[in-house]
Amino acid sequence: MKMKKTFLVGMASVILATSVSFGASAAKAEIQTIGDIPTRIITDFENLDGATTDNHDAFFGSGSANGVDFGVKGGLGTDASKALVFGNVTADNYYAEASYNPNFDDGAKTEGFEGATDFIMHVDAGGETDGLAFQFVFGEWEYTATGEPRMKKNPETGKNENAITFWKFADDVNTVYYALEDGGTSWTKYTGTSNSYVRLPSGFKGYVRIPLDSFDPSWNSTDANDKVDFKHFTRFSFYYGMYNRHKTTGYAMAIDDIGFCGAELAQNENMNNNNNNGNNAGNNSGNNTGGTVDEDHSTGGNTGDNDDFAETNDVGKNENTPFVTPDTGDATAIYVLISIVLASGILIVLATKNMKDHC
Ligand SMILES: [Ca+2]
Ligand SMILES: [Ca+2]
Repeated sequence: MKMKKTFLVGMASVILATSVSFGASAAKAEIQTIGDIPTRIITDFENLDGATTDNHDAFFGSGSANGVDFGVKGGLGTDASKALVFGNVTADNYYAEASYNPNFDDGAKTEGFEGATDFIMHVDAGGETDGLAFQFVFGEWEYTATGEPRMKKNPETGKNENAITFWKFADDVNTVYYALEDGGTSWTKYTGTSNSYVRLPSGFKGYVRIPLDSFDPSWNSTDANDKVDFKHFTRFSFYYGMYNRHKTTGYAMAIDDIGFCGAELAQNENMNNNNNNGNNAGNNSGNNTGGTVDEDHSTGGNTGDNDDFAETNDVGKNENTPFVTPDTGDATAIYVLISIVLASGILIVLATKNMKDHC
């Protein structure tokens, strides 16, 4: 029965390999140069046509029930490509959210960002009647100073989950960001924010890049190792006040080409390949074992942090959303991963038993 043993062990290996790739990020984008800066794009939304916050797991936030239409449509991205379009239907004076979770996008390219210095995105503000203002947060798994995933208990489920660092565009007079209009050749520097809003001039269409130094851990999250890790992203979130005025043109703004950039991206190409292998192994080891359990940092005081976002109205409807369900998708993925690994273990045991029975 040698063949049977080989088959079972092989099956277990396949399942283990599948679980590793499932937990790791999907791919690494080719480097492109945007405004003379090497850039990797996580998504250009081209593979997500028709996906909305209502119908696709890669998006969450406000939806049709809130009177908005947030989803991927053609024509408003770079070179008239597809983009995540923020459209109004019946909402007025409503503080809306659209979040993208790359873990549920088969086309997401989330590797190779070591050495990046800035977040970058393409913004189309053509649907605004005046200047554009929106808030932005991205989430990623948190790691300890020694490189282990930091775990914390979910107060609702009682289960340990990866802690998330929520990086919020900082509300500070010294916060810096840059904008490069389509067809332009130089970045315009903006200094200072109010209520963490990214503000752009009327009709702006082009790239915006935000130095990582311009982000702070927010929503009661922490950053144990004092850096952006780029290992496992959980969300890229946009918060935006929707008003009747947006109806006139059918869209308020559009986001395309989400990614990270930096002069060191290209130089680190070879090093990245090596590091990614190590990172993936580390991530999965942490997931499977449950990692180090820290005290719970997630309870209490959540609403207070949202005062930062209180300039637009109707905050009450949305303020808890990022906290109540910060990364449900991640948790689900982890449970699935653990289940797969357990199943693999059972198969290995069966194979071993089978081998003993017939040897
Ligand atoms: Ca696009
Ligand atoms: Ca970190």
